[in-house]
Amino acid sequence: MNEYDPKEIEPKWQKEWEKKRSYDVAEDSPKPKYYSLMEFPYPSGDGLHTGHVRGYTAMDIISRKRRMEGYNVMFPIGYDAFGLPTENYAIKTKRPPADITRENCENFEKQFKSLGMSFDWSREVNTTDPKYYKWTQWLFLKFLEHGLAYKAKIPINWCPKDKIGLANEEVVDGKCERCGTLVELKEKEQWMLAITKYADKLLSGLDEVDYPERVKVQQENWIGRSEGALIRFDDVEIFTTRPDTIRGATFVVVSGKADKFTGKYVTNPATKEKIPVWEAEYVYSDYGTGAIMGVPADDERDMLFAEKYSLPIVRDYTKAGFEDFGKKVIKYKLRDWVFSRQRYWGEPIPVIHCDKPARPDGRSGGCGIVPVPEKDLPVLLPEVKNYQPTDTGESPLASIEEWVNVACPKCGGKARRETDTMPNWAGSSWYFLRYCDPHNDKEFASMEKLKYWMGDAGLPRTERSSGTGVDWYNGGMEHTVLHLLYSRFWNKFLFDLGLVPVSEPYKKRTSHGLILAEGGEKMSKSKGNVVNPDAIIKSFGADTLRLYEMFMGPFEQAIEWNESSLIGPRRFLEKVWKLKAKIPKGQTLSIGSQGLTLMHSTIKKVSEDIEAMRFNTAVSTLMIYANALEKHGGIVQEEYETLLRLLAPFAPHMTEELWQSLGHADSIHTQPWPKYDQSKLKSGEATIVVQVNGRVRGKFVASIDMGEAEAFEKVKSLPEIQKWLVGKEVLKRVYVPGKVINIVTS
Ligand code: ANZ
Ligand code: ZN
Repeated sequence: MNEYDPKEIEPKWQKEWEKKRSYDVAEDSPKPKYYSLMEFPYPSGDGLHTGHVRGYTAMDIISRKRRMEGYNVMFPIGYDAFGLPTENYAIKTKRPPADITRENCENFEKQFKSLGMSFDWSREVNTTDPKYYKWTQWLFLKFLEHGLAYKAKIPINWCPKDKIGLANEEVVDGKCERCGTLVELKEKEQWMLAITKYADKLLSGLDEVDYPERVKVQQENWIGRSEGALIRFDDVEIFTTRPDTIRGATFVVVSGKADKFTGKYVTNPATKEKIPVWEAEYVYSDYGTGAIMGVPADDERDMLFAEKYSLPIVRDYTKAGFEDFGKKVIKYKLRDWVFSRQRYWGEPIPVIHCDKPARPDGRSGGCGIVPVPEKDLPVLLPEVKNYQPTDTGESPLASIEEWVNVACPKCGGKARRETDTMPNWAGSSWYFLRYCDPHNDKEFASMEKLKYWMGDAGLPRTERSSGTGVDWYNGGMEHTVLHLLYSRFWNKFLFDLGLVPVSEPYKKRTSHGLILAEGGEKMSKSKGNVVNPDAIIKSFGADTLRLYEMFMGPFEQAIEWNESSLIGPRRFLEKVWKLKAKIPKGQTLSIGSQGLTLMHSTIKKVSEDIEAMRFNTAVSTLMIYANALEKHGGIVQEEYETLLRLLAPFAPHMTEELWQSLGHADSIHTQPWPKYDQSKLKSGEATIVVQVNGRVRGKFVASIDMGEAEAFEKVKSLPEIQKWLVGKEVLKRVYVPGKVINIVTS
């Protein structure tokens, strides 16, 4: 048999799967559906890096296993392609962003295919495709129609380098999340989406879903719901979550740019004492009422403030009852979502501003903001010569007169198009819905298809409220309060309109850890430490790369790339390749009882580990199994085929080749996933003889795979043995599992 040569095998099977469209799915299958999803990528010019490969391989493994388990699996892919890096590159190279995007997507597609990803390519979406963003615009108009999209002049976080407004979620330690520049505040008219209206639903929905605890906690903290009371100290209204501490309030603080005494005093309504009003930075202007009562005895920040400025501190005071105060109010930390950008490469916001003034007698208003009629969607991005953002903060679109000037759809008079575009989070807020019906040009997706992939039509009535949604969604932790929260909001809004079948879009969410560059730093182009999978595939093969990434460490933890460790998984694949020669020709072997136990416990462990995303221990279990088979004189075909089927999701090309070479006509990826037989798991029990200094002193019954430490503990607990051990030191012990334990004492 020839040598294992991934360079030959891998492209061969990739072509074959593509020709047969092996992973395309339709809604007409009698099998139960399964929707597995990995966050779609931003198609950057650098291509995929090995960090991306981790999450995609994991979900490819889950998808392949589900197919083998008999599900109709949709595992789609697409591109989240609007955004700054492409736009900035377009400015630098003076090329249209659409051209750059197309090239980048082509490269990503080539890379995905060379990794053996089992995507349904017929469902590919691209957020910058007018056929796609037509519906992003249509959905925006739904928000507008229902009063959830509005314009407001607000101080926004402004990045002076990117010349772009940022949502709170995009500001990290006061700096722009993308480029690290210090963020400034700038007053601007902005489009806003009223995500705060969904604060409670976004919170309570977390009870219905299977997300990691840390994801739930981050979303809860971000939404930041507090129950408290509003209390008046004369004309200053404060918000507190602890009205019971009011007798300890010795000052009031209103939000300010610096710490200073205002010279003013107000009355504490509970103690009737006059207390000073201060201004301070530690009170936020946009939370609660922007004013607090200072209770140094019970609040740490107030204590620090009181000590710093020698304000009175009352330690012993009587707590008031919560009910004594006014009405209860609920406040959230969550802010409405700044939904406009003054940049070129985004979805144009589909509204028109009409110039027609209101009648002086007030009997009719002007047209104001008019939505673009549905028949005129999409509002296409016009071709421009200059993509440079302007210093005035206006979008480059504003300078294209022939695009901007339009007739008002309402009165036909002079009007201007909105020149703001949507933020790069728009397209990803609903892409999982589009995958269900990607070519629909009448609707963003039909209810029928949505019901099939996301809905609960197949469930008993009692379980219908939550539906199924995307069955399993993997993505980055960095999206927890951005994309993950935004898309839950969009889906909940559409659910309330009756346009989608489930209120929670993702039934189960998991997150992969980052892959760091060698040396432990984050991979980044500027540091020149990005590892590109193409080179690895060339020298080791995609199956080795996939296996290595799953084997390198616990999936949810960050881990360093280590080039020299690729050889381990490669040798393992070579070993599996060679094992085939150990299947004897012509004669039939049967699996012995030990072999059966090992086979069934391997099936059990690998199956359970994949479900829990313990891919690293799943791979090591397969390695142990291959080593055990290697030691046999001959391998039974069933044992070998079991190994191949368990390995197939990890190393899809090599297992397909071997499967075919065993004489099978069908793909290994359509074979049933191996099932373990519970009755074969018990490796049996044996009587273990205990010898002390060469003489038999006792015996006990134990499982033949009991470990040494455990066996020794057991021995020490036996009364008939204890007397031989008291006051003695154990010099040596020898343990033969299932047979004997030998102890030598002083
Ligand atoms: C008196 C008090 C006594 C408070 C005490 C706390 C403990 P959360 O849970 O985060 O909602 N606060 C209210 N508005 C604020 C603002 N704009 N900026 C900064 N702090 C503000 O916290 C609510 C508590 O944070 C409120 O309850 C208030 O301090 C403070 F033993 O009032 B408390
Ligand atoms: Zn008009």
